[in-house]
Amino acid sequence: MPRRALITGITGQDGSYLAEFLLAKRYEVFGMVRRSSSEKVDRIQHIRDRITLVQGDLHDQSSLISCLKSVRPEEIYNLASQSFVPTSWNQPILTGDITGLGVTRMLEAVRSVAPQARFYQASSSEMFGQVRAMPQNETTPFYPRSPYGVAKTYGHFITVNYRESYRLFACSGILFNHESPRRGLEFVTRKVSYEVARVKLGLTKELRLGNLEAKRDWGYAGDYVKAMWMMLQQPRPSDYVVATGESHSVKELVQIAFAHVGLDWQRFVKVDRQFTRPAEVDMLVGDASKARRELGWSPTVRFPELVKMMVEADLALFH
Ligand code: NAP
Ligand code: G4F
Repeated sequence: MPRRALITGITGQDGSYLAEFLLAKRYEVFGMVRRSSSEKVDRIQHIRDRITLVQGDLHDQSSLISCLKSVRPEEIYNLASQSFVPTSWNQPILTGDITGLGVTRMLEAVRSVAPQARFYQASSSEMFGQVRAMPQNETTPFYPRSPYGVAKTYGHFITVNYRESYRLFACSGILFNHESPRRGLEFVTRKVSYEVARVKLGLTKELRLGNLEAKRDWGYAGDYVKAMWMMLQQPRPSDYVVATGESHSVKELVQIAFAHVGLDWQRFVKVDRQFTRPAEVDMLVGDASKARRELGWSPTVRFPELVKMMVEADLALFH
């Protein structure tokens, strides 16, 4: 019998890679999707006939219970959230409701309908915020700097709490930034790769960005979904940092992306204050030694390769 997995957030970047990964491992894959007036399934269109979509929304407790009753999953990957940091200042209540409280709603549904299921929570390096140690690992204290980071910190601790209170097999993956050609257009890596392609093709003459000095530990989404699965295959549930251990600035990102198409970034990049944040996370770099040691996980794509992959994919979009 194939194992059954439920992915919330299957229409997102990670959901689409995880669905592909689980299908390759011969899982029966179910995806929870929220109702929309127009279907947004472009990232999973190519596997649409191999997965089953079930309606549900992290706002709505009864929909989560019905979803778990109908799917009866052995593994649950809770990837759904309001995931864009700037939107979390604009919509802090909604972000707290989906990204924070939504985790409790999922865990309550698991506890009452599928207590034997293994549960993965998509936590984030954004929880480290104003970092207390360098590099950050599972014992580094959190100091979130955005309503999104605060909501994720709640989601992390409620996952730990349900594991300890109810003996659920619940893991929290503290994933550092991970990107791909399927990244949403508003995130900085994809904004850069997409606009570099447009500049190269003469479709635009400038790229407006915020803080060029911010540094992130950027990896490849395809590598990171594998770590999610590995966490749920362990004998005991735990929390893991997933990161490359390398940090690069937004400035390095634009340098590499423009250089890849033979252009000097300084001719095109303009700093625009509308993209700076009320509070910034200046620098993130992760220490994934626990994931390496216990899961046998390591990243396969390094930063320059990732940037080039994304620029190439965006150039191909316009051809
Ligand atoms: P993403 O592309 O923004 O996808 C978010 C998903 O959540 C989408 O499928 C979206 O559905 C769904 N969603 C939003 N609100 C929902 C609701 N109320 N009910 C049900 N589904 C809802 O995010 P991602 O990059 O794949 O990230 C996956 C998860 O990992 C997120 O929780 C994110 O916060 C977290 N994370 C991401 C990173 C990263 O660097 N990518 C790092 C650390 C943690 P629609 O398509 O309908 O909008
Ligand atoms: O690409 P970003 O928007 O990602 P951010 O804020 O680090 O959040 C992402 O990673 C988190 C993991 O740490 C996830 F939990 C979260 O869901 C999301 O996937 O911004 C990266 C950096 C920031 O410092 C930002 O200030 O790039 C800087 N930046 C500079 N100019 C910009 C821009 N970011 C965006 N989005 N747009 C700009 O024009």
